[in-house]
Amino acid sequence: MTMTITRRTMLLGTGTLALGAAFHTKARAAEFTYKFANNLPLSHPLNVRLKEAADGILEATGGRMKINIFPSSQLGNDTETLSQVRNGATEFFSLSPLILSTLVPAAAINGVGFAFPDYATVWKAMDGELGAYARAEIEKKGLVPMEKIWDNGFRQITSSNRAITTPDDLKGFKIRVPPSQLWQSMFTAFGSAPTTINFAEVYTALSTGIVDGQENPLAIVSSAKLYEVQKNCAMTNHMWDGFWLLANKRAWERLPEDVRGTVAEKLNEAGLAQRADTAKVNDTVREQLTKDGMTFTECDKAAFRETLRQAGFYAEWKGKFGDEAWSILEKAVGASLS
Ligand code: X2X
Repeated sequence: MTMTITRRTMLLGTGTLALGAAFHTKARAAEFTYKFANNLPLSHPLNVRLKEAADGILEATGGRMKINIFPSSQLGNDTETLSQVRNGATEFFSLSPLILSTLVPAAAINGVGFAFPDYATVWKAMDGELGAYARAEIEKKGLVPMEKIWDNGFRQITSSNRAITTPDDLKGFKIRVPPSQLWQSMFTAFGSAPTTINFAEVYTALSTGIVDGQENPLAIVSSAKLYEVQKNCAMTNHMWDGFWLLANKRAWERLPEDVRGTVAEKLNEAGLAQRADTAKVNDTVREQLTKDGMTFTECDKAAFRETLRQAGFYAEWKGKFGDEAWSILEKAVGASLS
C-alpha cells in the first residue's frame, strides 16, 4: 500500500507530495513504542546486545514494535526505576535480582556469598530450577521476567586506599553496596562499614570520598570508568550477579501475542550473546585495567567464606530464604552452604 501511494505521488506531481509524505510517516510510526531502562553505560555488553535486540524486534515486527533504550540510569536510579516499571511509566527494566529483592525477597537467592564456583554452574542453575523458582516469585509481584537472565558477573572489591588480601582487610572498610539487604548483611558480616548507594551515584561517591570502595564485576569497573577513582582490586569473586529483564505486566499483555513472542525470542537470544560477551570482558579486561593504573590482589576465597560462616551469615540467610529455596540453591551448586 505504501508503495502504491508513493508511486502514485511521483506520477501525479507536486500537488500530492504532502499527502504522500504524511502517509509515509504514519505508516512508519510504530504501533507500540516502549521504554527500556537500565543502569549501565552504553559501551557495556548489556547495552550493545540490547540495541541489537531492539533493532531485530523492529525489523521482525515490520515496524510495529519500537523499543527505545535509556542507559546510564537516565530515567532515574534503580530504586526509582523499579517503581516506574511497576506502575507502567517505564515498560522494561533490567535489574539485579538482589536489588529486585526489595520487592521480591526470594529473588536474591543467587547472591548468597561464594555460592557459585563458576559460570557453568551459574547458567545451569539460572536456566534451570533456581531461575524458574525466582521467576515464579517475580511473577507473583506482577512483573514479567524474560526467561533468560543476563550477565553482570562475579563481583570483585575495589578500593582507593587499601589492598585487600584477607578477610581482616575488610574490617572498618567504608564500602558502597547497592540497595539490598543481602549486600548490607554480607559486608556487615565482614566487619565493614557498608553504605547503600544507587549505581547512578557511585562514581561521584567514590571521587568525593563518601566511600573508599565498592564491589562490581570488572566489566563495570571498566565501562563505568571506576578505575579513574579506584586503585586496588581484590579478586574475591564473592558473588555472582545478573540482570532480570523485567516487563510491566499491563504493557506486556497489551502486546498482541505474535509481537510478545518476537520480543521474548529476540531478548532471550540477545541474552545468550550478552552472557558470552560479558564473561569474555570479565576474563580479559584486567590487563587494560592494570594499564589504567589498578593493582590486583588474589584472595583466599575459602577464608572469606569461613568468615561469613562464623559470623552466622549462612545460617541467617538460610532462615530468611527458607528451606525450599535454600535446598534448590544447594542442589544447583552441588554443595552444602552453611
Ligand atoms: O549497582 C551495581 O553495582 C550494579 C551495576 O552492579 C547493579 O546493578 C547491581
